[in-house]
Amino acid sequence: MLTRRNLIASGLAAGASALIVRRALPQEVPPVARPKPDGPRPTRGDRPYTPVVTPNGTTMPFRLVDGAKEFHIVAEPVDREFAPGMIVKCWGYNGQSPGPTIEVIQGDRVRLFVTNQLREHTSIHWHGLFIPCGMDGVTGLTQPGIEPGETWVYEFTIPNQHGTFMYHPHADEMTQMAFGMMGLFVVHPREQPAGPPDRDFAIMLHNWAVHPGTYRPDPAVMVDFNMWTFNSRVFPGTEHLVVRTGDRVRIRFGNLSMWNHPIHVHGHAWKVVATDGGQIAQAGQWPETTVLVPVGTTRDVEFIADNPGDWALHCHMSHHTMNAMSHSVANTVDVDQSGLEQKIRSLLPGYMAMGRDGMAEMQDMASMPGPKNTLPMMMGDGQFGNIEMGGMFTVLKVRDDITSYEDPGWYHFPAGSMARRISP
Ligand SMILES: [Cu+2]
Repeated sequence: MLTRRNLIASGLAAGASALIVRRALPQEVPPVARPKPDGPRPTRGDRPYTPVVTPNGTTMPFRLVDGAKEFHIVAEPVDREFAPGMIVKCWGYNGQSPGPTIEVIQGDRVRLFVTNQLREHTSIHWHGLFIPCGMDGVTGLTQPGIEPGETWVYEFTIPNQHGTFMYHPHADEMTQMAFGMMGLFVVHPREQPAGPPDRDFAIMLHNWAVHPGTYRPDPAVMVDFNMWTFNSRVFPGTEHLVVRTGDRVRIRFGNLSMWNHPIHVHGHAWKVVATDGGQIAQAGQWPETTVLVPVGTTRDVEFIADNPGDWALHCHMSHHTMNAMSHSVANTVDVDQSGLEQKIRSLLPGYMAMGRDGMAEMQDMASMPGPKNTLPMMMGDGQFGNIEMGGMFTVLKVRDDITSYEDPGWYHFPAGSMARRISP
């Protein structure tokens, strides 16, 4: 019979067994932030902010004229190497796709000259900036198109906002953005109470349909893209992000592609501190290891790099870490193909039955001749073999005691700190 007394007793018993179970668990060890190593540090330069590093890209130069920062943007065709072995016939700005990162300070007066070297009209929209409507760059709505050969000027004062914004055409957008016309527009705050970060990176996410054996992105494709890029580069062509242990790191992601990208970091958690809509108050920030960067947005994340090593930084959509896949292949995993190979070889000499045990053997094709200008699906060697990745993949290299942010090479693992084989 259930009485108050035996209810309490059973409750106590449950509590006691919970205590026992709890005691049997290994002790949780809270993560400890490592102190910054002593010794000489890489220098930041003489600006009041940490200059943004655009991996595989550049920052747009400006000159000061009558109190305004003047930039000159040229819209033009661009040959972009996605990784060694693949050149894509893009359109971009100033010889690059994405265009150089524009960097200004809140309150700056800016004058942006835009010259059109394409054979069709264009315009530039300043995504996320609260500027006068006549500077908004929407062809037909706020201005006529900038015709081939013309130079136009946009001029405005950067309003009371800071963060990561973007620039891109609002003219024949489907084609012009599919061909790579895009760039990041960073506004630094006039005052930084917490001080600027030690490292400040900017990465534009994009997708492309470059059919095997071709050079020109197909602007008609809506969903079946086959190339996924960080700053219009695919792994192993993506520059690595080098930071020093203890650095406060900011990464700005922008997305003008047609897919959402959950970008994931290993060994650390970051907080989303801002979007293209503004800064997020501290109380509204939560830790994540994966930040979803939806189409048409930016996300600024910050973290302390307190865990030395070579850490993967990649989109978590697994097809987005592959190169040039053909998407119309039969699923052959676990299919017994014995006998099939010989039969097909009588029709197709050299045919290889593949994929019975999984897709990893696709990496072996990296050394086999494929269609011209087409990268293998997965490639890129690490210090222990093929990394079996492509697309949106790079490496966050966290190192003690570096005095420059030059690529330090692969991580030297301390003795006894690696997973190891214990049985053949
Ligand atoms: Cu993705």
